[in-house]
Amino acid sequence: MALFEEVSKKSALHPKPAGLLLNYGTSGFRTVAEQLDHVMFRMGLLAVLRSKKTKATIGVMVTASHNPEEDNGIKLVDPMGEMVTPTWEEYAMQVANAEQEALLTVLGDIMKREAIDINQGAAVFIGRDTRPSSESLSQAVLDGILSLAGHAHDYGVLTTPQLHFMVRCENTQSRYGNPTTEGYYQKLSQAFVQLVKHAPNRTDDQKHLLVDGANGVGALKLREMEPFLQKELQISLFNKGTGGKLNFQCGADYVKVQQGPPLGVEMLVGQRCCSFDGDADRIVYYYSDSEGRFHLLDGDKIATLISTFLKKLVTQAGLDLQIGVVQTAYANGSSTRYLENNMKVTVRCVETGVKHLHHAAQEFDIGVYFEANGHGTVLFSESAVEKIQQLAMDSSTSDEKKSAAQILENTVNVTNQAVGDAISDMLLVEAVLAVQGLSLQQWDAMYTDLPNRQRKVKVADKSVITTTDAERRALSPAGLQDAVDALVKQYRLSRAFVRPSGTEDTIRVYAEADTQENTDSLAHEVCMAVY
Ligand code: 16G
Ligand code: ZN
Repeated sequence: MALFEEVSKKSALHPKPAGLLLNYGTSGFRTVAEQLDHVMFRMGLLAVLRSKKTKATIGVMVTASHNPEEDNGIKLVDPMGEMVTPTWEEYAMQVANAEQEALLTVLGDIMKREAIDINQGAAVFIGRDTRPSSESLSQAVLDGILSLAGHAHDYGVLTTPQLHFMVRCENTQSRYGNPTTEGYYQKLSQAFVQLVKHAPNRTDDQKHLLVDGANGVGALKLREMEPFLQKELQISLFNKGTGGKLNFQCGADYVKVQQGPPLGVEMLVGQRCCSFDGDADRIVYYYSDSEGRFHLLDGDKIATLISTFLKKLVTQAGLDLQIGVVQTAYANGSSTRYLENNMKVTVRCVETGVKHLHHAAQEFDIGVYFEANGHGTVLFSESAVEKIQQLAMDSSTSDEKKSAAQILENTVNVTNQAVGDAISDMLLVEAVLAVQGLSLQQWDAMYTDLPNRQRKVKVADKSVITTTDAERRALSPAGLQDAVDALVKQYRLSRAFVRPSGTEDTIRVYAEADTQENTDSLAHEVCMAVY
């Protein structure tokens, strides 16, 4: 086949180091940039096949998120802006790991198994983060797409959620928005500006927000977006990428893990601050109190804030919509108790990784999902959006109901439903605080986090530990879970679990209990049980 001749010729320019095997982990391939050229080229090929199969535009994002600057990675985005399906993750691994001479056979096999029509057209969107290696790696993706005669649109530097947004817009014939950065800024900022109209007396202080851009793409894109916000948000941007190193002692992951402020942010007492990660799909908030204590408002706190707001509005609007919150085992026990007992919303716990949360959130009329690390968003079902829109336009309904429906409608529009998005989440949080007249301290006081500790344990083979019950219980090796149970019993308000990391060669341990001291000793004892 002439097409395959081109692939064969071009793939020789992107040779695979013999014997190198990589894993399509929780969020795609991720490793040191030098090892990724062949993977990029081949993911360009696979994206073309996925596009032919789905008869839709597919996305490819070149990023390693919060990893060090030297790393890079790639992930595929499916037609509605969601993560690619598990079967295709498996194909991604087969294609990336095929030795040079086996590549065409592997591609041919996938085409046969998926009954792909080679004559079907294909279109792929490409985005990349600001890493020095990202430009040439995305060029390799482009080579792959073109060598299989796919049509490519290279957006250049984008946040990961922007790329997801573009794909969703394109495949919904722009019903979701226009697939351009301007379309993205316009949609989100218009909704934000409408929302804050419901909070007319905001002071300059209330409009002021400190943002740590992790020296990454989020900082760039936020600057681009600012004019669209019509001064309704006044941003002091730190770690903008001019001079500072990506993710180095800054960004959402650093702040969450260290439970302390990032380098380079000059925060005054009580000031509202947030941090993005390196590709701007995660966000955490924080402030420092008058005693100099650092307060983190992580993904759990964000989920609680948003779901409380939505529940109030849905009730006010008199709509019959079920709200659910999806968390992982890392959610602080206090947040789960608050949501279930005080807020009376349904809470579900699923495995780590956005695709699992996203999937579970789709089962509700309104599904709020967040990982404690700050990755999350809200999904509104099509019928929920229809009901909200109808009520917002209904001239026969009461002013109170109508106003609630209008706020809900703008909440839908400020939200990036394709995937968790630091910029969109930031606007949503800012709007919710403004509309409810809540200070950061009042938000923080909704519940008090239990002290918690995360540890890593290096073992020879992490696959000896398998888990069940959304990773909260270990199935193997025999005896491990019994040992953890016995340790947990010795503390108050305690919980602990052990799971193999999906992104590193390590075992992760999580513990929480009534005091930090108890938490730390529980975490230590569980680590010892793993050895
Ligand atoms: C990936 C996931 C993130 C998860 C993390 C867990 C996506 C887009 N990202 O970064 O959601 O929290 O992995 O890593 O799914 P771990 O398995 O090493 O703990
Ligand atoms: Zn990220």
